[in-house]
Amino acid sequence: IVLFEDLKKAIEENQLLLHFQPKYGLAHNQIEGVETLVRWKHPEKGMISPGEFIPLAEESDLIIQLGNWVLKEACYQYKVWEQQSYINFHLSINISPKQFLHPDFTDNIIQVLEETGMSPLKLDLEITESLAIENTESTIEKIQILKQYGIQISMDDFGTGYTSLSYLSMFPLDRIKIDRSFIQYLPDNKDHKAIVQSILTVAKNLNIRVTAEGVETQAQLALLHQLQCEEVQGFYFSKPVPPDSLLAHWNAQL
Ligand code: G
Ligand code: G
Ligand code: MN
Ligand code: NA
Repeated sequence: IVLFEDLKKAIEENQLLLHFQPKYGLAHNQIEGVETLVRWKHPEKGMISPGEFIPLAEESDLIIQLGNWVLKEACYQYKVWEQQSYINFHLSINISPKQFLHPDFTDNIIQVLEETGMSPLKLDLEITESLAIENTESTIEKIQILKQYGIQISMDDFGTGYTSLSYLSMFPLDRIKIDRSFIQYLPDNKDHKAIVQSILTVAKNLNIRVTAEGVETQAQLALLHQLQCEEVQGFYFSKPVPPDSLLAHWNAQL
C-alpha cells in the first residue's frame, strides 16, 4: 500500500514525472492535443500508477499540492517543446474536483501561465462529470471565468456518471471525451454504437468537439471515422510517453 507520507515526500523530492498521450484529429490526421498523465517513480517500489495514488491524494489537501505541481510542470514542458520545435497542439491537464473547486484555482492557473509564458489558448482542462453534477452552479461560474481567458474545458470520461445529454447544454464546454468503456466493444456492440452515435449528434448540435478515448483497434477507428468523430486517443496510436518521445511523434508527422 501507498502511504500518505511517502506521497507527500514524493512531491517534495521530485519523484513525480509527467508522461503525455497524443490525441489525433481525424480531419487532418494530426496531433491536436496531448494529455498530461502523472507518474510516480518510487525509489523502492518502482513506477506507481496514478490510479493508485490520485485517490489517496484526493482524500486530503495533498491533491491541491499535487495538482499545482502537475500544472506548473506541464506548462513548463510545453514551453520547452516550443523552444525545441514548432508545435501546434493543446495541452490537456486532468483536474480533480477538489482542485477545481478550490477558491484559488483560477488565480493559480493565471499565475502559472504568466510565469511560464504559455498561451491560455493552448491550455485545456479536463474536468469530471461528477464535479459538474454535484456542483453545477459553481462549476458553470468557474468555467465561464476560465473561458474569458481563452482556456479550453473538456469533460472527461463522459458517460460514466449520470449526466443526461440535455445536461450538456448547461456547461460551456469545448470538448467531451467519451469514456473508453463505450469504445472498448465497438464496432460489434450495437448498444454502445448507438450511445456513441447519440453523443456525437448532440455534441455536434451544441458545437462541442468529441474525443473518443481508449481506441485500441483499426476496426474501432474505422467506425469512429464513419460516425464523424473528430478526435481519437488510445493505445492504437500511442500509449502515454515521456516528453522527448512525444515531441518525436509530433515531428514525425510534419
Ligand atoms: O495514466 P493512467 O491511465 O494510469 O491514469 C489513471 C487515472 O489517473 C486516470 O483517471 C487519469 O485521469 C488520472 N490522472 C492521471 N494524471 C493525473 C493528474 O495529473 N491529475 C489528476 N487529477 N488525475 C490524473
Ligand atoms: O480518466 P482518464 O481518461 O484521464 O484516464 C486516462 C488513462 O487511460 C491513462 O491512465 C491511460 O494510460 C489510459 N489509456 C489511454 N489510452 C488507453 C487505451 O487505449 N486503452 C486502455 N486500456 N487504457 C488507455
Ligand atoms: Mn483524462
Ligand atoms: Na478520460
